[in-house]
Amino acid sequence: MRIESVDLFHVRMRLKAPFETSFGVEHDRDALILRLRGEGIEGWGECVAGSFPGYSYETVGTAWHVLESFFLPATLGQDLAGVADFRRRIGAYKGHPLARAGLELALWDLLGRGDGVSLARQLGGTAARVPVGVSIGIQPDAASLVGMAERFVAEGYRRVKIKIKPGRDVADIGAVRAAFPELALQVDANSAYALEDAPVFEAMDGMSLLLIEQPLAEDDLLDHAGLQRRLSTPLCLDESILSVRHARQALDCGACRVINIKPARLSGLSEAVAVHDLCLSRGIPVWCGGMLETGIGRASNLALASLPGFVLPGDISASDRYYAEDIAWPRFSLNRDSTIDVPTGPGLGIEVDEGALRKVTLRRQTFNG
Ligand code: OSB
Ligand code: MG
Repeated sequence: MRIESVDLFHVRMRLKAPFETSFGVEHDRDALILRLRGEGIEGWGECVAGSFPGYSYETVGTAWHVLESFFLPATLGQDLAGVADFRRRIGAYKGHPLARAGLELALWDLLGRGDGVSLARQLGGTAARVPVGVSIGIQPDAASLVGMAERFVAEGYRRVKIKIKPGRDVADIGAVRAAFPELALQVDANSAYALEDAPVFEAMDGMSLLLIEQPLAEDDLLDHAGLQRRLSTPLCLDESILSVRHARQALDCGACRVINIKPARLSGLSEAVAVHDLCLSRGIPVWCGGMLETGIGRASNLALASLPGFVLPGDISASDRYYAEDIAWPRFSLNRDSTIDVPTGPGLGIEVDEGALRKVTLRRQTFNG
């Protein structure tokens, strides 16, 4: 497949409500949308780098830079034999997994559309619908957090994740647990704690949590292993796992018992599938994380989560969870059993709404091969 042109769109999507995590508050979701053109077909991708280096060091600005200066020149005008060939061509460059993943996704979509095969099938997915949950940001107080959880449970979500940070943890979780004694509940600290905070996690250990996500620093597998030894609740790693090698080492040293798979953080769907395969072979449960994706990234997450190892509900809520107006059709809605259908059309199985895309685009540029 010869890549003839790439369009980059810096978009800013208004969130229905601010989303607060331990690393900051977002009122709008910035992202990069990519369109690849080749042989009369187009493919779409989403790079989930945001407006500030909070979750990751990458931002829309750094992603634009490495794409324009390095990844696109290695790709444009080239006859790519496939995704593995593409990965080889940019393989000598270091870092910037979110930028890589956005471009890789557009290539998967382009190839899938060319072959008339859905992304789920390209990746080896088997499920027609996948279990999902909702992620709730830090709220002004515990009462409003419980109110939020009530709203989402009433909408049909059967698994809730709440964001925590120091000072907003055990009491908040206790309030939600008291209101919903049976709810599948998990928490995400986004690396806001240190091993000295172990007593905070010991206090959560009796609250029947499905898992505790990324309590400690992203580059700290050793202390995660130390913390895991003191808890019976499984630790789940998100930010720490950037490759299949990290996944293997984290499991070998006991740093976690569950892995959150995000293609962006793992530099693309290929590495995400590799982590899935490793975990499946070792009996380690995985689930698909989210990055407040538009309909493009959401479709990709649904396809990935259809692989057999994704046994825990993903952070893949319905399209109307974050945005009043998405940039792709169809919208994804929640089924009564807290699942969402996996798209079946070629590639991502969606159509980008170019009018809606134009409305949220701050900057756009075309690069030709
Ligand atoms: O750590 O999982 C995370 C959102 C932005 C950055 C990091 C995370 C999240 C979420 C939201 O938890 C998941 C979603 O609903 O997309
Ligand atoms: Mg997380």
